[in-house]
Amino acid sequence: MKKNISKKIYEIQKKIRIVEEKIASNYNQNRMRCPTHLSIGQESVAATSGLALSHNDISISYHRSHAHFLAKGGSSKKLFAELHGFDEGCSKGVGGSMHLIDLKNNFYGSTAIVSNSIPVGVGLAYSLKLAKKKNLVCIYIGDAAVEEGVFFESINFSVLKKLPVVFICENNFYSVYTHIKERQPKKRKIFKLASAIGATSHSFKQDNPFKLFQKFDELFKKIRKNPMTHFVEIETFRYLEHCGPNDDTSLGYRKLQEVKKWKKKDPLAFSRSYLTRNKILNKNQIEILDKKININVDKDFNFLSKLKKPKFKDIRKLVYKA
Ligand SMILES: Cc1ncc(C[n+]2csc(CCOP(=O)(O)OP(=O)(O)O)c2C)c(N)n1
Ligand SMILES: [Mg+2]
Repeated sequence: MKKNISKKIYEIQKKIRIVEEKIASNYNQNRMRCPTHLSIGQESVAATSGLALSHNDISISYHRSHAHFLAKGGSSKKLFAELHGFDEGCSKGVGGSMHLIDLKNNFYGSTAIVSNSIPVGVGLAYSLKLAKKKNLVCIYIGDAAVEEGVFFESINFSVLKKLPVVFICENNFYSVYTHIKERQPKKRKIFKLASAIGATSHSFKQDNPFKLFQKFDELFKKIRKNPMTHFVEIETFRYLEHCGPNDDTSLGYRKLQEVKKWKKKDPLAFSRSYLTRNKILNKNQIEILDKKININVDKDFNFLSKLKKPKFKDIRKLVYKA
């Protein structure tokens, strides 16, 4: 792999983490008045798939979407502004954390209703096919998305029409406080379920982000060449509570041991040591890079202080008209 790609993978992972930590550390000031689902711990999936997507590929996401938005080129300044309800936000301050959009970068949005973006993504892929475009649609979903009827209808249609779609299922084992064992049959593998419906299915691992990038890169090239519906399941883990900036192990639905086990194999830490082991960057260069990312994220956050207070918005004026 080229050195600049390896560096870029780390840079995106690190940026997502710093942006999310910035949100977490400021959330309790009560200036962000929208429910916020952070993906700290899950960043490597977004970072690597986002980098493997080309500009004209489309991505669409669910409620835990900051990482997908950023990895597709979304601006952290606009993300921070959105969470604070400012007009300068990516959704003009009326969407909040769960309704991000960035059409310039072909990020077609995120929605709060579980599985709601799936049929939209499939429809977008249908439009690409009708227009004979050689791009794909990446639909990010959580593990609970496959418990909704619309998932089955949409993937069936997508398989039938050979649409250029890749479902990326971030299986973090939980839907709010309920473990997957209590929601789905014990021996089920989600990617095998998708395979039974006719999607070409894969199980990838997040631990080594450089390998993960290569897998996405190969897969996306294949789909652009030969439009088909693929499904990728990746086991991952959120470090913080389902919704909000805090640790939630005191609630008892998951054990501290489980969180610790995942933190021990943190993909961001892996990337840092990979870069030094392979002499791509030394420790000092990584520190400089981290500092640069921190300064830029701080600048984007501090930009909020220059903005005028959000005023009441007449949302009827913001309704999308075709
Ligand atoms: C149709 C629907 N049912 C229930 C909810 C409430 N809800 C919000 S997030 C969530 C958990 C979804 O879990 P998953 O898809 O695995 O994503 P994760 O939060 O784990 O990233 C649920 C049940 C909802 N938003 N929409
Ligand atoms: Mg989940």
